[in-house]
Amino acid sequence: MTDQTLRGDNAPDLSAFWMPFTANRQFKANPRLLVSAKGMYYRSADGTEVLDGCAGLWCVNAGHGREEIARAVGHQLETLDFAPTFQMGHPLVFDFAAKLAKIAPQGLDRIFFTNSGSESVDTALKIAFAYHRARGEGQRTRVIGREKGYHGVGFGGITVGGLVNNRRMFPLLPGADHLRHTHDLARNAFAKGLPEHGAELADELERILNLHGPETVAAVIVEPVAGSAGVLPPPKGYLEKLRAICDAYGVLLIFDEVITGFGRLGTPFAGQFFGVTPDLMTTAKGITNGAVPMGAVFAKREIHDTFMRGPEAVIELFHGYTYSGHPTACAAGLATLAIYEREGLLTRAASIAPRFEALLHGLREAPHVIDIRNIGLMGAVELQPRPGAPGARGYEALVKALQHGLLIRITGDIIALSPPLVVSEDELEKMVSILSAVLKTID
Ligand code: PXG
Repeated sequence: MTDQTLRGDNAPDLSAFWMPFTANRQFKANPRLLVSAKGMYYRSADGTEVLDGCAGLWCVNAGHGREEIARAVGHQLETLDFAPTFQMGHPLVFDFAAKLAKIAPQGLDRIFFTNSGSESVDTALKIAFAYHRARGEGQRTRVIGREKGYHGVGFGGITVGGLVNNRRMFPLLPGADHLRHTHDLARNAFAKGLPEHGAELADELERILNLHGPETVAAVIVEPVAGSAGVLPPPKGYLEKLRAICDAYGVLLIFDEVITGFGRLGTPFAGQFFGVTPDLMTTAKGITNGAVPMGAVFAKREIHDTFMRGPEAVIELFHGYTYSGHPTACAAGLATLAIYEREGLLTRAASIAPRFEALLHGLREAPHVIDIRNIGLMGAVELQPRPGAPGARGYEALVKALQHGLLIRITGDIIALSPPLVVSEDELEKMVSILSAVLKTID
């Protein structure tokens, strides 16, 4: 099978850019270049229109090319291109934090800015360690993640993450352990929304805590819905159990909402969707509609306030980035929030999710399909791996979908859909009908 080359006539020399999470040589032999985007569509270098089935990389929630964001960013660059937030400040960063606090889950109204999801995760872990230490429990140095979890690529993130390829090459932080994942096709295949089976997997947390000594564990981190691993909604009751066990042992619960944050499930954050409030929440991506890199950690006020008890002239947390709260990112974020609010995008997924669910599950009889999962505007179609060539069907689906004018995400043989939250029903139908046609051409 050969790739279609979405390269265009004036393609640059591709050799210098070492591409992230990409088969570089395969890509450079048949490059796929996107050159512009508006609304629900990308345009590739050869002029093909490509329907965006995954909001870029789960981040362009309000659709592409939002002029309001572009104007705000341009204006900000001309007004105040950069200002430090170490021992200095600028008005936008305080304003943005205050507005984020208003949509945050109950009580998580103290906000630390980063530049990415990976930085948000490492920041949240550091806050967790430092918080316990500030309370005289500095022995809490262990962290618990989950198999198949994705928490970015910092050393903290890969330590608690559970995707083996991201871990095997690198040394990790000491003292981490992992819950089992909840991917269970035998019991839950083709579940709509939350699967029935698997809440008992959360009980394992108690066993793991007791194995290490619960007083040595600082935090548990999970994605409320695992995203990168292929859209795994939590079993009914699972997150509630994690919350109860963390409470019983004084362990912080961190929700990594880099994907689920900013409306993906039909509530501003997944914690609100599930009625389970974490102690810390990591975000990025949709915070600026993907337009400018930014992330944020939301902390419970009590956690923040614990740091505010020492001498006032002493820096409370020795952590931060040159670009924490960058004026341009804040301008993009404020414009993004204004769009989300005006267009009701933080809750829109709730009204369109039933249609998405029905359409997606219509692929049940398509070739190779062994599971379909959905929640809010996140969906996955899992294909039976080709014997001896895991991932081959997934990759073919990616290439062929592009040829048919649809951008999807793949993880191995799992196709993920997470369209911008502005998607229309017609566009959802188009996505699913392209996928259906593509699956018929894959052997
Ligand atoms: N946590 C979660 C839950 C994520 O999904 C990160 C942290 C890291 O964010 P940064 O901004 O450092 O990349 C992520 C990122 C995919 C895919 O297709 C997912 C992510 C990134 C790239 C691709 O599954 N998620």
